[in-house]
Amino acid sequence: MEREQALALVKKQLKEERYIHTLGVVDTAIKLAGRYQVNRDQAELAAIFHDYAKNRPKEEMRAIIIKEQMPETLLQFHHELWHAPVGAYLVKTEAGIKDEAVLDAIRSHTTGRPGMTDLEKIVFLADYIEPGRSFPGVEEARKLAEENLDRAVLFALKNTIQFLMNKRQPIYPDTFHTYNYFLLK
Ligand code: DGI
Ligand code: FE
Ligand code: FE
Repeated sequence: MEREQALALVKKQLKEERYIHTLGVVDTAIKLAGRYQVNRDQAELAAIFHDYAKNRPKEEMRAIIIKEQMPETLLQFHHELWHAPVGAYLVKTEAGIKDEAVLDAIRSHTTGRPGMTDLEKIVFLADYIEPGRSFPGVEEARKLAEENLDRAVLFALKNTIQFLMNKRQPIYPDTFHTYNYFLLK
């Protein structure tokens, strides 16, 4: 699918602020793809669609998780986590994207995944460091992303886990599994 067509589909799905965030993720993902010799078109497409389901009603996402037999554990955790796997499903069924590598990058963009591909790392990181983000540690994450993908993903996961723990929020098992994977790699 062409960039403009994909952006138009996503624009219809998202609130203004979320669409602007998406444009930042797209720019950042394209830059990282160039830096790490990852397919530019896949990085662009995955970034455009990464938050496709972000503004869907919670109950619609819950119904899709059950009907499509996604991990039921998801339902015990914050609904913030649902838009990634549900997004991958909707991007396939509604937008007709068939490239499984792109769908994987959408699916894993919030928690990461042990064994994630460079394309997945790039979308995960671009989401974390796009120019609109500002939080403690984002500058360090931006610097690391230019140097080493694995170290940058590990840093982002550590920062997110610490942030969630400080807020007494539960950590989704995949987030820990991905953290351990990169720490031991
Ligand atoms: O969709 P975005 O806001 O662009 O970014 P995202 O898809 O990375 O979602 C970020 C949110 O997800 C943020 O509020 C923290 C939350 N999150 C990430 N990992 C976990 C998590 N929440 C819980 N409860 N557990 C996690 O492991
Ligand atoms: Fe997201
Ligand atoms: Fe995002």
